[in-house]
Amino acid sequence: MKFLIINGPNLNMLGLREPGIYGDKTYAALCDSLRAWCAEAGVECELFQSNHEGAIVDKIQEAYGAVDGIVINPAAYTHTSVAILDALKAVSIPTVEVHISKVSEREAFRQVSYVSYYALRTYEGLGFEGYHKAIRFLKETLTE
Ligand code: CA2
Repeated sequence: MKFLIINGPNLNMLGLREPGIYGDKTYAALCDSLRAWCAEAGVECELFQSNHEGAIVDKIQEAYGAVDGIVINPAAYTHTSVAILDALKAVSIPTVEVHISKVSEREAFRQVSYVSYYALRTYEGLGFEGYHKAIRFLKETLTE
């Protein structure tokens, strides 16, 4: 079983600014945790981060037939991207959405998520632990 874990714009800057909202751990530390959690779940994983909407759409399309599940934090594109939503619907791969911060309690524009129209579930406000829960949930759902 293989999971693709996608992180959107500016998440490569984790730990460098806004530690009050996103914590003080770096994107490299997140990647280390993601690899460890996938190994724990017994799944192969591919990590992808991009600041470009089209690159994320391309990556989702490439996952067709090659990946069993997607964990995605689309970052700012969460709130704007019909293109990412359409790509997820097009490949029809089971997907879980993650947000490090509690978007439902932040600015009104962050309370809209296009990806939520497709995602099986959304974890928010749990910091990096949300990705851990997403990996476990996806593994359990796909092995049922
Ligand atoms: O809470 C999340 O995970 C978000 O997806 C993060 C996005 C934000 O646009 C979403 O509304 C919620 C932003 C990621 C930006 O990451 C930064 C990292 C360091 C410094 C500044 C921003």
